[in-house]
Amino acid sequence: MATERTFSILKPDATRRNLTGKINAKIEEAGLRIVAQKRVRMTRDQAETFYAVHKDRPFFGELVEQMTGGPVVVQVLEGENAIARYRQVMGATNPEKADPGTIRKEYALNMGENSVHGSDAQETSQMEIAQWFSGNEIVG
Ligand code: 3AN
Repeated sequence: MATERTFSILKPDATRRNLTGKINAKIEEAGLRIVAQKRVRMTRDQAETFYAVHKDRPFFGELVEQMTGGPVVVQVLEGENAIARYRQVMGATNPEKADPGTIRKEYALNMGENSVHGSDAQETSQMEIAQWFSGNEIVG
């Protein structure tokens, strides 16, 4: 098993409900280390770039509205198999299908407002981390 990094977002539905600490506790309990973190307000351009892969999907407009509708916390998480590990901790995209104990089962409101984002592969995690953090902001 390799130590890797993954990119995470605590979405506006989570910051609005003051869940930053509760979600970070779940991340840390899962053995992932938060090696970079900042609270930002995404611009429309930034959200459209970030979710460009979904631009032809019917939910794209709503997704961009939601992601720009309040502050987010962007993070870099580090640990053994961090990408897959974090996706396990997040739970399924649809909170109704998420396993008990996962972040989305406990906190997500619906498919769109599902509290967290986590990279799905090494290539995307590198691109996503590079969009939001410079090298010296990540302290492992
Ligand atoms: P995940 O975040 O679980 O990797 P993706 O990559 O399929 O899911 O979708 C990215 C984001 O788009 C989701 N986190 C969610 O906010 C939104 N999304 C995905 N599918 C839907 C849908 N059917 N309706 C509304 N929003 C969706």
